Amino acid sequence: DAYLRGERERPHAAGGVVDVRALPPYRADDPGIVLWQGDITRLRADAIVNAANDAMLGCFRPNHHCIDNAIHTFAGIQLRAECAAVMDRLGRTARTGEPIVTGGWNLPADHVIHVTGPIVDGPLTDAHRKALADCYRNCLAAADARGLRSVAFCSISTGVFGFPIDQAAPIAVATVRAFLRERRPDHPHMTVVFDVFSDHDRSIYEQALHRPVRA
Ligand code: AR6
Repeated sequence: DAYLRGERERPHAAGGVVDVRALPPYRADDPGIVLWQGDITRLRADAIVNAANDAMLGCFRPNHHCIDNAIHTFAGIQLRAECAAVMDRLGRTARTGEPIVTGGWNLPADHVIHVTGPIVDGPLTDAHRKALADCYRNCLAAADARGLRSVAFCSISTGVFGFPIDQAAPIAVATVRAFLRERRPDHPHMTVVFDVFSDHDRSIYEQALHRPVRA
């Protein structure tokens, strides 16, 4: 039971559960934004964001180290069933940037926001950049509409989907900052976590977060 509530250390996630409300902002003049390094399935947040594919049923490749597999594995079969029911109702595949919100099931997070990022299989274009920004904006809007106050993003599209992370991180940061700036008068307490996996990705996000915060 304690395992299912995510309150004990799990072998895949050494270090145990991390409550995002206890994490400090990355910079004092950017109070809604946190940078955190580690496995997203450890995070207790109102929502974590899954970099999914348009079928929205998880990743079926065994031992494939994508975030979709990690989230579905540790959320449990219940998540797969909920996704299947949602997609049945939708009656089509999900569009790029179209968020699907489910429960978090056996994860410490309350919800999962599944979104399909753009696939970059040639030169990076403005259409890719816009599609990536839409992912962040649409996920935050979906969270906001449900009254969710903490959202942890992975670096959407920067793994299997091939979006260069040094190009993606500034888009993620600028889009989230703009969203929080616009929403701040109504929702002063929304917290957004950028969850990075590797040391390399962390340094890329640090560079993006060191860019000036526009007032
Ligand atoms: N926690 C945090 N970040 C992670 C984790 C984790 N457990 N695992 C990976 N990352 P990717 P995409 C980071 O490939 O590029 C799937 O098969 C990873 O280092 O998971 O959007 C889907 O079904 C990278 O920075 O997602 C789709 O078919 C980021 O998460 C496709 O991959 C995203 O990498 C989606 O590709």
